[in-house]
Amino acid sequence: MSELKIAIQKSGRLSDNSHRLLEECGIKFSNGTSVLKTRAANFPVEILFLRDDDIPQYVEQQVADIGILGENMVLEKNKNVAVLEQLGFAQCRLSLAIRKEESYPGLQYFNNKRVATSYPRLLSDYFTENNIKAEIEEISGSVEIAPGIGLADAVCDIVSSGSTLMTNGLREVTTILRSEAVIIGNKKLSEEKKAILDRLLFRIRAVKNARENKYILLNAPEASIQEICRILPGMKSPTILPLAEKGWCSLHSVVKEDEFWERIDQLKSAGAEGILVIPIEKMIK
Ligand code: PRT
Ligand code: ZN
Repeated sequence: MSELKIAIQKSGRLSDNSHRLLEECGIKFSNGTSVLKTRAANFPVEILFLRDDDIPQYVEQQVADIGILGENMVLEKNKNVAVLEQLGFAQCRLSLAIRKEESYPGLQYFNNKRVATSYPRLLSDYFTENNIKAEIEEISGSVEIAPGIGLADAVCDIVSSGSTLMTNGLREVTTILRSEAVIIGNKKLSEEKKAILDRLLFRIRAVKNARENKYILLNAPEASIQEICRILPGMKSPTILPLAEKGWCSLHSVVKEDEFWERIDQLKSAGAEGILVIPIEKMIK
């Protein structure tokens, strides 16, 4: 019987979230630190633990059928693979940064400068598109120390909170790309493998929907219900149940978490009380 080979990062920023995603999809597997691959007990998949840099090539060559990694790496490696789904974690950006004391007149700053990066392809494309002639120093790690040790004038690196740049006396001047984890796939999967992939993607979407939404319960005077439904536009068809106390009811629905937080004050002033917000485990639309 056919099985789908999934490549995930062995150890790094993507590993925990990749494991968790597969586990939340009901895929059970052991993940000893020394193993390079393992089979799931209850789903036809084999999981390969690799360096993220190698995943695009392995998926192109079908050593793995699909892989989970940052979109930044997918674009840098530029292999012939399909991006199948955005996963919403490992959000970051690829940015240019210069020494914080330098003034920045705009992108032309980079003309004739040396820029250190682990993303030479993306950076060189960006400079070409913007008519900048700079020298690119490719280095594989600790890019942010390059200006401090005289290796480069500026850097192009992944930024998340910005604290690494700050600690190294650098400041972000422009963002080249925004990225998050994605699933990539080989473009020529067999029908059998595609069927397994469809089942997996269905589960992944259910997990993603559940993460973005919350189940909400609140009590409110009957007279306020219409107003509350207006405040929470995501709430299409709430369940409304009468409470033992006359003139009051309880309202249950599913809302987007962001929407809920933005509107909590309006809900309270409309008379909502006893608001409960409960995580959803799976949500199938
Ligand atoms: O060993 P392997 O090759 O598998 O892993 P790796 O060391 O190459 O990659 P890893 O685990 O560091 O990152 C994997 C992926 O996580 C990246 O390709 C991005 O898609 C994503 N990601 C998300 C990040 C960050 N956030 C991030 N902050 N990757 C790297 N960083 C680094 C960045 O390089 C810089 O050194 O963190 C520092 C900046 O963080 P802040 O918070 O100080 O701005
Ligand atoms: Zn890597």
